[in-house]
Amino acid sequence: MRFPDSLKLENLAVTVDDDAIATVALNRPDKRNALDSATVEELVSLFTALPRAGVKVVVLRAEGPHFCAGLDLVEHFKEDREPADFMHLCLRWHEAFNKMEYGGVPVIAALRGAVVGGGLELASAAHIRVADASTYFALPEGQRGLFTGGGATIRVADLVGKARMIDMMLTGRIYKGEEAVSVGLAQYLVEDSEAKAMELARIAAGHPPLTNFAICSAISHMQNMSALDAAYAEAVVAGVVNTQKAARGRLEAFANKTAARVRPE
Ligand code: 1HE
Repeated sequence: MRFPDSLKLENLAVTVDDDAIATVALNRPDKRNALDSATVEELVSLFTALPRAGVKVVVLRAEGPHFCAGLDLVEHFKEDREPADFMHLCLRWHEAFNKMEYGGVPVIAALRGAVVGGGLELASAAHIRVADASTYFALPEGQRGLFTGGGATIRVADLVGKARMIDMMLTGRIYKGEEAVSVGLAQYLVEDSEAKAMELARIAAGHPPLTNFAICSAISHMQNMSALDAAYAEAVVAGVVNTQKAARGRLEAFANKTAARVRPE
């Protein structure tokens, strides 16, 4: 496992275990992990490096009781930014989150407490979201006199649909618990979101990396294509992935009846 020497992290903490599962922690709990511009740059650098560092799966977690309070409002207030400056900052958010979503390495978010505003934008760039009883989701941009800038209009709208997203922004509606799962904000609701995220990460880490690469990049890309182009791209990706050497042993095991069957229990 090798990260570039230039990778310097202060607001993120990374550890990688023996199974090549990286745990990335948002590490500004005193500020409820609000995303200042420095943290966004660290996310860009880290998620640029991760796919080539040999990491198999990422668990994204947070220090402190809240996953992420969104845009650093204090920094934003103090900087009193010009429109073009904030536009460029948002483009860096997109750079970071696109690297997460399209990078080909599964990212599993272990959530707790507030997942709000830009924090929800960050969580929605992960491939799987695991919530616990304390987790709640909101888009408080409206009450701050702001608008989303980190991809919520794409990813949150994808998860919950346009009408629910507009409701969240207009009324400050908060989703948690089973309701959050039922509207698509989280896929799992468990007692310990970090333990569950790690359990899921170990399952995914057992797949050939090229298979996970396809799952965690091709599907997102194909959502952006016409159905005709997506079907073509799917065939090309399957041509590469479904003939990989790493799959031979698994196919052989199925053929000789030693592989596990897909059964509900
Ligand atoms: C912050 C931030 C922040 C906390 N920016 N500093 N996001 C929001 O509107 C959510 C704003 N935050 C909150 O509603 C609350 O802080 C929480 C519910 C998340 C947590 O409450 P609590 O009582 O645990 O903490 P706190 O006392 O409010 O804050 C503790 C510290 O964190 C305090 O700093 P301190 O130096 O005074 O101790 C807060 O200032 C700091 N803090 N949240 C900066 N967001 C690309 S566009 C995206 C647009 C958006 O994301 S808008 C949504 C912004």
